Amino acid sequence: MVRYISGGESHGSRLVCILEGLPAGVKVSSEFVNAELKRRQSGYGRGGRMKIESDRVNFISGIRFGETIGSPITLSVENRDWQNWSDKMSPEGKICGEKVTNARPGHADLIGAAKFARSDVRDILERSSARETTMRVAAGALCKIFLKNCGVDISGEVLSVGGVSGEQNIKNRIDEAKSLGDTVGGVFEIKISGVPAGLGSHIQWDRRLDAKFAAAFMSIQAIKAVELGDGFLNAKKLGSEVHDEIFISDGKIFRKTNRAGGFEGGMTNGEPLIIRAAMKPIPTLMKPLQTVDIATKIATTASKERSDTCAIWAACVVGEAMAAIVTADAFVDKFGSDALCDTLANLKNYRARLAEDFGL
Ligand code: EPS
Repeated sequence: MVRYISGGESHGSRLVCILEGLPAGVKVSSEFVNAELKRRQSGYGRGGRMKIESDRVNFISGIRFGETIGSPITLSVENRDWQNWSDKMSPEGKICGEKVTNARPGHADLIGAAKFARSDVRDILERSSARETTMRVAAGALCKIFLKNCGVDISGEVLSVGGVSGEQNIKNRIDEAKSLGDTVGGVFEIKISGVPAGLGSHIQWDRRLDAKFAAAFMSIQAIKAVELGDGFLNAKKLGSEVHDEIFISDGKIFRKTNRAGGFEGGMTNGEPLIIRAAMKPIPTLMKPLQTVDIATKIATTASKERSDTCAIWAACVVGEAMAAIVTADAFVDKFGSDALCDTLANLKNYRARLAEDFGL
């Protein structure tokens, strides 16, 4: 099982994570992880924070001389902005800084403060912030390297922003939102190719791989809809127009279409996996919405934190990372997680059996 857990506040000293379950013997480099972290920081419409941060990974455990050794991999990334926040985010000492009490609609602020009995919304927003996705990308980068060994490639693409597509239209839409003090969301698509048929299972609800992907993508901040293949479009068509017919040529099974997005019966079917996710506009607006002050209970406007106008490119890179973590988990579940050489031997045997017995 590949497990991932992270800790860290947006303006705390650093972010950390533990990634457990990758086989020993995977050659990894901080260079690739840092390149992925850089990709997450770029994209049109990001705010001032990205000019402060320059995310770089520190390998703390689980890696020796450039190879995984099978033990939990601990990673960290420092928050450079910490220098401006060390007193307000101090783990010990006197309380410092004004409390945030006007909760932003659409954020975790109000419900988080109520549920965790906090009088300062900062105690909630620091962790609900998408800054946390930095560690998902670092862990996902290591999973991507492992998957490359297995012949799997993961890529992502932004399809639309605020309902428009095409580079210039998208830029105009973001500029327009920014000038209004507003924000825009969008849709991105992830493609995973090289995955063999038969990962996941139809046996139980929690073994269905499509469900695991949907949950992983829905866990990304501000993602409000996930679609596998042509999910929504297929709901408008007849069955005969939807299902990907099965053909055979020279003993080899193939499909001419991939409307299912590579999933049948909760399992991969050998076609590329296609996952789309819709991101709502970020709830931190420079033109704040109506809310209530949680201290005074008086109507006010939401807090104006520095933020991004659009973070869809970052979300897309995070989507790739989540796809890598889920796919890596499915691989080690089926082919083993101790030593990479054994995992790859098991994969090779399995592929050979599917090809020989089923033409897959
Ligand atoms: C975020 C608010 C902004 C974003 C942040 C997510 O941070 P700040 O309040 O420091 O300006 O830049 O995203 C990141 C820091 C990041 O690395 O992606 C929020 O409230 O979710």
